[in-house]
Amino acid sequence: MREAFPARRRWLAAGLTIGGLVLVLLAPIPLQAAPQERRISISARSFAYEPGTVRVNQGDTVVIDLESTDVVHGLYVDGYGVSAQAEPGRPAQLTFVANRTGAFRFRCNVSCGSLHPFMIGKLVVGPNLTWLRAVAATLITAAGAMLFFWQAGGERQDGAGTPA
Ligand SMILES: [Cu+2]
Repeated sequence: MREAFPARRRWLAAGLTIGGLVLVLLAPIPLQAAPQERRISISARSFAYEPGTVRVNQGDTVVIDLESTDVVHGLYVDGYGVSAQAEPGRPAQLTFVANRTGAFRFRCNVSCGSLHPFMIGKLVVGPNLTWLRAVAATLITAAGAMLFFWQAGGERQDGAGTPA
């Protein structure tokens, strides 16, 4: 009878952990809005992009309107291998499907001056639900293991001392 209560708590810890894992891994969370066309205007000048960070969802068709306000600038998206060049008064358009999640740099690919190598922006394609779920599952497992062993330790103390 003395063993029953801590054992039950241990089962509770295990149950909560497994339940949490199932929830995190299988829940049909509305992942992301349906893929849509995202039109984004980016203004380039020496030596920066405005905006410097662009966020889209995986599957979106990204249409970038690139304009330059001073000299000829380019925009090359790392990981996607697409690019466009714009000169002042002659904007360019770049279209691609953001089918890969993650953070990608976009950079100027037209030599435009001394700080040209530092003319860099960021494209964030997310959310990466698979990664988030993996992290959450790891955290829950760790928390569950801690709870389990903490309860097991408590049981030894209960057994040695005060009756439950
Ligand atoms: Cu440049």
